[in-house]
Amino acid sequence: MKRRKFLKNSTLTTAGIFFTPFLASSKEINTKTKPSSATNFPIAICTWNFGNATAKAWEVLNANGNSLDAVQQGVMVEEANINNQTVGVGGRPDRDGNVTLDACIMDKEGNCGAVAYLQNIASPVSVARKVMEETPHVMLVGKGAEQFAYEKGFKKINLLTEKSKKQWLEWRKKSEYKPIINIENHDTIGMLAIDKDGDISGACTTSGMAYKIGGRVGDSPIIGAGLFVDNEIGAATATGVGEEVIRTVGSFLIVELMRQGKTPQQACEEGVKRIMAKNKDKTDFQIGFIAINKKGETGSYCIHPGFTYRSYSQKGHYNIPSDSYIKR
Ligand code: SD4
Repeated sequence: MKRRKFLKNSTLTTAGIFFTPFLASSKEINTKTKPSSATNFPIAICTWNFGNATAKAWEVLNANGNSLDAVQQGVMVEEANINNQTVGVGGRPDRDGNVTLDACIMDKEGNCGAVAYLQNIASPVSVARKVMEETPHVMLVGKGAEQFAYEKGFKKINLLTEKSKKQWLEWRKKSEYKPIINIENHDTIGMLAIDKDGDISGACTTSGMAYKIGGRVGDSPIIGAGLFVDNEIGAATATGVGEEVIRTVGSFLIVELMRQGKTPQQACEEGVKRIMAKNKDKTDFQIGFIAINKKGETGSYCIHPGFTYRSYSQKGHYNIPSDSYIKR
C-alpha cells in the first residue's frame, strides 16, 4: 500500500501499534527453519511497507540462505522497482536531472562496502557488495564507483524514468530547493536480517533526497549512520533526512544503546530523542529507525506518525506501524 494512502486509511492510535498481515497466505510461512521459543530467527525486517522485498529475503532465509544474501536480494527488489521513486531505477534526480544512488551493505564479521553518488547502475547495493568483497576499501564514490561497476560487469542503464523526468521538469519551473524532505517524499529501503545460524547482516539503498544539490550524499551509504551491524549485539538502519542521521551517527548509536541493555524499541526511541534534542525548534522532517537484536526482537521509532516497517519471520509477514515522537 502506498504510504500516502496508508496515512489516510490508518486508524493508528497514539499507542501506535497494530499489525497488518501482508497478502501472503499462511503457506508462505512454512517450516523449513524452526526458531527456538526464546528467539525469533530467521527474520528479515525493512523500512516502510516493502512486502515484496521482505518476501524475497524470506525466500532466501527459508532456503537456508545466509543473511547477507537475504538483505542484498531483498533490497534489490526495490532497486528494480520503477514505481519506487527513492531507490534505484526510477529514483528522483538531483536538481540537475541526474539520478545518483547511495548504498551500503554490512556482514556478520563487520565487513562492509558502500557506494555513493553512483550513476547509471541499476543495483548500487550489488556494487557495494563487490567493494566489500573484492577490494581493500569500504567506499567508492562517483565516477570511480561507476568505473569499478563496469569492470565488474555491471551494465550502463538510464536510471531516469519518464515519470521522474516529468516531475523534475515540473519542479524546475520554480526550482524551489527545499533541503527538508517532506514526510511524504521518501522511501529508502534499509533491511536487516538474521539467518538460521543467528548471524546478522544489513543493507541500505537510496537515490537520496529529491532535487538535492549535485554531489550531495546522505546517511544511507555511511556505515554507522544509515546502517550498522554488530553480530554480537544487533543491527539498525535509518530512513529520512540523512543529514540529521549523520549528525548523531544514528544506526551505530542504536546498536550501542542495545549493547548497554536497551531493547531495540527503547534504543530506537532514544535515537530519535537525541535527534530531536538537537532540533528544538524544528520538527518538520521525518526520520524512522528500525532495529533488531541478537534474539530477533525488533523495534522502530520515528518523528512523525506514518512510518511503518515490514517483518517476515515464522511468526508471519507483517506491516508494523511505528510509534512516533510527535503524536497525531
Ligand atoms: C538520504 N536517508 O539520502 C536518505 C533519504 C531517505 O527515504 O531516507 N529517503 O538522506
